Amino acid sequence: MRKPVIAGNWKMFKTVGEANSFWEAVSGATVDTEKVEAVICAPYLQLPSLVQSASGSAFHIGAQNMHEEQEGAFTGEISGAMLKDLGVTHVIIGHSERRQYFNETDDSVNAKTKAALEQGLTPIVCVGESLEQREAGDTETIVSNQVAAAFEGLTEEQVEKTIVAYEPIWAIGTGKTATADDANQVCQAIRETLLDLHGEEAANATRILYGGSVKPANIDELLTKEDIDGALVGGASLEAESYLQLVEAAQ
Ligand code: G2H
Repeated sequence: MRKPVIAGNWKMFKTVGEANSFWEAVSGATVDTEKVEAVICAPYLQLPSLVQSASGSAFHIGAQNMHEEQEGAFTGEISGAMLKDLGVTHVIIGHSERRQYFNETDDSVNAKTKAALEQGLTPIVCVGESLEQREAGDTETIVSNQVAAAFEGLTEEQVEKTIVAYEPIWAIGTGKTATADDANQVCQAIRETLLDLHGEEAANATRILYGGSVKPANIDELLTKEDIDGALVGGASLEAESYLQLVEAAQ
């Protein structure tokens, strides 16, 4: 049984004060940690207070990026070691916005994934095709290649600890969602890639999320699909009420 994950991705939204207000609104919620892994991936500046507030609660706090080196002369960067030391548990790696605006490549995604795992962080590795690639019929090839590259050199045990998020670029923040069947078909192709490259046990254990305009109105159908194990959620994770509705739907 794969435990579903609902991971909020706040992107570059919320001040520390706004993050604290969000926390006050969610902290009293009943979350069954046996049934769902609830994660909030916040901007770096909000992490210290969120980690402190969420300590001992049902919620995990994640980052949205990290550098692959433990330390060094990399001005403006944050390492996985620093995140781990703070009490952060998850980290998004290779989100399409980072690939598009910050020159992240399959190689950097692979290096960051390995570094995150070495620190004991849970990587949430993002993959997904553009509209052009989808229209050309290349979706499964593109996504499978991204998964193969991101997971290259990982042990079976490391693969099982890694979460994949399938996010079609054309569905991100646009209000357009892939149909649940389309999303499941790509998630199934991802699992087949993991099966071919890392074996049955790893493929069966790895959580694969869907991301792209997920909201309370479409989560139920997505979660009925066999290969979809939860969601990476942007816009709908910014309001405590809708974030909690998504967590509730998964438990
Ligand atoms: C995709 C998603 C979160 P949204 O980027 O990673 O954002 O739910 O706003 O489409």
